[in-house]
Amino acid sequence: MKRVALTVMLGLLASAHAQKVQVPVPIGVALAQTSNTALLGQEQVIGAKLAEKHINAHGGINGTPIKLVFQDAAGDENSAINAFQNLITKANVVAIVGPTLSQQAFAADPIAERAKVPVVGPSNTAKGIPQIGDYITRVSAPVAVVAPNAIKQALKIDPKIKKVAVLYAQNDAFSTSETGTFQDAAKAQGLNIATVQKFQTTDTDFTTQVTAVLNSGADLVIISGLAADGGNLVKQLRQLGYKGLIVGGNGLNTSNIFPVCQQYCDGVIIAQAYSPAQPSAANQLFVKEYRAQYKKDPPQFAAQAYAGVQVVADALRALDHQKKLSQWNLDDLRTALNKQILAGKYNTPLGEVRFDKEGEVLQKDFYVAQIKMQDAKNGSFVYLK
Ligand code: 1QQ
Repeated sequence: MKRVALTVMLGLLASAHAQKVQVPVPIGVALAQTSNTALLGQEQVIGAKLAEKHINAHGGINGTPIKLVFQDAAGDENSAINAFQNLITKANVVAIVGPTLSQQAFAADPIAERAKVPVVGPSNTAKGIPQIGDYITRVSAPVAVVAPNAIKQALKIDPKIKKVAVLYAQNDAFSTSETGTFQDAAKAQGLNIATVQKFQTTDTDFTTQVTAVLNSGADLVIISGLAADGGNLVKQLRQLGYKGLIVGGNGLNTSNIFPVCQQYCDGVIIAQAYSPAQPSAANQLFVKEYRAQYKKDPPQFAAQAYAGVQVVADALRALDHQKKLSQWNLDDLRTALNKQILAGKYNTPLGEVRFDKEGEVLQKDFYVAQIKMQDAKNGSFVYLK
């Protein structure tokens, strides 16, 4: 009796290890589908789904379709951890694209690292993300590379700018990372930092911070926060009388802030790691497919999520050429996939993308856009360069 039980147990253990790769090939997607962070996550979900549709319409992985498995990672650490655990142990995904926030990545990525499951960060831009582990890469260029472009553009528009007010969400890892970059870049441009103000991503009333900005006499305001808080901050700055230029960071990089700051969003300058005008064939196809469905140009977060799914699919295709995916053990495939992701070169909507040995994205083109509002509801991002 005992021996039978032991044999069954060993059998179960062995089968867990010898798990085959499922068909269609499950790729995990852990993004913010709910919470305030969904203002950013919604665009990513659209991008990921477009990639799935495009890849499967073009033969999937050498004839085998992929299937995205979505787990809502919301906007907090615990939801991201749960989403990762479900994808890894229940859905048996080959890799994960997610989470939305760096704050969540620092909590959830170590789970994937321990399970040896590759993670492609679609929007994690804080310093230190690829260094979380060997299985962590990102297609989202870091703040250090992207953010300074916005300050340079602000100075082109208004060369007389001297004094800067900097505001950031102190409870968010990306925001604290980005403000460091912004402050260094401002100083490097010879600007004087007149005040540094902190807030929380959950704040809705910014009277204290705005008053400090107005008293500082700043002629440029730079905000590092997320969409809801950032949008409200922009609105209250204008309502209380701030007249100068505003640079917003990556957390404000969505038309989903338009309902928050309405006509006051007008003029906000935001650096971009993506442009619909990027001339590669991969991008022009993506733009065409996005426009056909949504009647507007794709935003950065959609393009990056698309690129994240594409990187996984392209790497799977290379491995499938060596040995059909259905022949692989899941554990072996996850490890081989991670190596292949790091080794490959990808023609994505972001242009050509590669990774350095730590998993940091190597990408060529960066841009800056400015929000133009037609009225309180309708607006667009106008590219400046
Ligand atoms: C990060 C970010 C966010 C603004 C992405 C949505 O860049 O958390 O790293």
